Amino acid sequence: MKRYTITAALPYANGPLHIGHIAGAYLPADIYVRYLRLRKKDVLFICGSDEHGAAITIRAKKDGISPQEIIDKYHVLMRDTFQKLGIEFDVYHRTSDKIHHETSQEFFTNLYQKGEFDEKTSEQYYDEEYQQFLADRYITGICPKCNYDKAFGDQCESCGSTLSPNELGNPVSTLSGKTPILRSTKHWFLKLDTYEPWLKKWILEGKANEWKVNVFGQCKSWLQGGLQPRAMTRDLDWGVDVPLAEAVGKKLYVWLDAPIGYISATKQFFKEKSGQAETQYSYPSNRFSNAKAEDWELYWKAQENPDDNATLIHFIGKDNIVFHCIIFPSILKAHGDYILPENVPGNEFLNLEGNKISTSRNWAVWVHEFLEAFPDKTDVLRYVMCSILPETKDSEFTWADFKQRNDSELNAIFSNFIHRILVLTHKYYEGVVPDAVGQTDDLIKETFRQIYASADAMQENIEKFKFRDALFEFINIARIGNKFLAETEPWKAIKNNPEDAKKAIFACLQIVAKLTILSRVFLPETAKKLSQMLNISEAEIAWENLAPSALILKPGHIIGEAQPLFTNIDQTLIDIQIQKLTMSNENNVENNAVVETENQQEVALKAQKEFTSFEDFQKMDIRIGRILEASRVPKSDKLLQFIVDTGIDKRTIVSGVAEHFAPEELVGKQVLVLLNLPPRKIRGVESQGMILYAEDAAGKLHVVSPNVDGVNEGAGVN
Ligand code: B3M
Ligand code: ZN
Repeated sequence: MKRYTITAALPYANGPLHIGHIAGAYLPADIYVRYLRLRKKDVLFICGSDEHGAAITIRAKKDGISPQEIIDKYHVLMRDTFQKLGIEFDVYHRTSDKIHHETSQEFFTNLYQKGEFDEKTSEQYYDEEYQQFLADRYITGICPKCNYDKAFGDQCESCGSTLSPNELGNPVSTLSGKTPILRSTKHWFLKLDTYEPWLKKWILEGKANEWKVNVFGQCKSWLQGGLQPRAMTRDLDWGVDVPLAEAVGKKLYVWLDAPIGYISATKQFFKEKSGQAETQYSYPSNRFSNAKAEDWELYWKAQENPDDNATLIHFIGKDNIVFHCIIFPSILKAHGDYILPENVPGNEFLNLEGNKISTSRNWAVWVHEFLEAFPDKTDVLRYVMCSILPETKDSEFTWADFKQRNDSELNAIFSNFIHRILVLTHKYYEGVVPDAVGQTDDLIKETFRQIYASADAMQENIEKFKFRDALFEFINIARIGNKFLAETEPWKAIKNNPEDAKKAIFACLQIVAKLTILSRVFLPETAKKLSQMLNISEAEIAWENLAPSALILKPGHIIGEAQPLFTNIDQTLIDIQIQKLTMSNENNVENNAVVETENQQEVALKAQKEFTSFEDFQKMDIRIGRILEASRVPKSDKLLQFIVDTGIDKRTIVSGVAEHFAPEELVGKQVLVLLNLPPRKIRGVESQGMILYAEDAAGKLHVVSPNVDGVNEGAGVN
């Protein structure tokens, strides 16, 4: 049987998951895998934490703890979050595991021995104060493509170009804030340029019609731009050691080891399944009870008969395209024993309430927080996310849309249809499926024709990675059911024409059964609840049972109690979420209103904002104020409220600074206040203005006071 190796990008273990991650790779991958599993395909679903690279070390530095502490914390949090959301990997591994270090070193050695690397001694940026070479991410400078002046050494976040540090103008080390020097160091470069002709043939000729337009387009522009050798080693102290005697202290490039992580995870999975290792990273599945440790090869290596090769599919977000479509395939190809990805369905980005999701500004819906706030709504999140997946272009999540889709689709169309049928079955037939086998009419035939057309379209769309369209077809089946119910009106027929009522309810019960099977793909919790309500077994949830002839709900079958699957979401719950989002953002905006200090470079290295105009600046009424009273805002860890004498009045101002000051230390202090910011309610307290703070190198805030005799409350700052 055909095997499928399905991977979802290994998330960096440097922070919690937000909805953008889920929409980028994990939900589509999970839906695809659920579909394959329902069809009883031999599929292995692989993921794990990416625990190397600057993403981890920068985070550790910021939090003042070790990289190990960071990855231990987030590995567990992410693993559990995925599980709660019903994203069912077969294995969730981690790249800090020994087997992964060994596997990636073997890859390196294999390529090294084949002469696939160019060894080059080159000049790399070195921070003299910190006495270390700088990872690409630790260098910022001017982007050669768009002139953005805080581009990173590996990527410009303004124009999206992939860069290398020596392309940056005015490079600055983010560690010391100083200009780094160039120092020579030896590295091993993958000769991407030599793979270019092969890549062009493989992708440009072979994948034009198969890969998604956004993915293919990115590859095409990379290939047309010409490929350069790329260093596969780094001067770092966190990562996989380069397995060469002359490379002591050097590590593998994170984008060399991370994708190999998929392979290590598979090895670990089969070690555990075969009993050679304790169950630690793999999840239960009877399918692999007779597995052998070397079976991992079936999912990764080219088989003698190419027909036996597994189908490898990588689900990723758009910022990972080049690594999965160009660099990793080149590595696999260079090694020679491995299969190549058949498809790389990369998604674009998900925005949130009109803005880009931003971890640093806390402009995000964090999945673990969502699960706490809405513990019984995992399927609602899955449903809404699926309906807005950024499949071809960026898309947007809003809380209003979340409620709307829940209320008017999941509840009004889907849940309502099923609930009515189950309630009617109890009411008229005491919960026993009535016997109307073979009793059909034109309306029933037409209804079923439409239902099968939708189920077919759903399947076709899933196979083309069009999950939004697939979901539409799924919900359409319930729509068709509702229409049928409205036309047949069994509640009327039961009085005058009980046989017609029986026919209609019987037909609808079969539709509910088909919906139960298909729910498994999108709404796992609901599928579970539905099979309980229908009183059908796990084994009956199978693709074959979609066939018209397959009757799961046979006459005489007794169904369980009817319970609503979805209910409308209370507007106040939505308001709380919106408030939470705007509040955390406001706190951050206030925190970001940093008055420049002398050693500004060491402060935050934030990019200079776009030009404003003198007119706009003049619109701001900034004055000296004095804090008269200060106290904590009840039930908030972050907020303090002040009574401030502004010279013209005494007003309340709320700031998100409770982590920086004890309230009493601010009483009596002079501060800078922006007076004419429109009042807004924060946690029920109306804030009438904003206090400005300066941020020191450690990120702590300080008030800005003039400390000059004669500068009194109400004095203008301009
Ligand atoms: N950790 C990058 C990311 O989260 C990365 C993916 C690795 S997949 C092998 O964007
Ligand atoms: Zn740029």
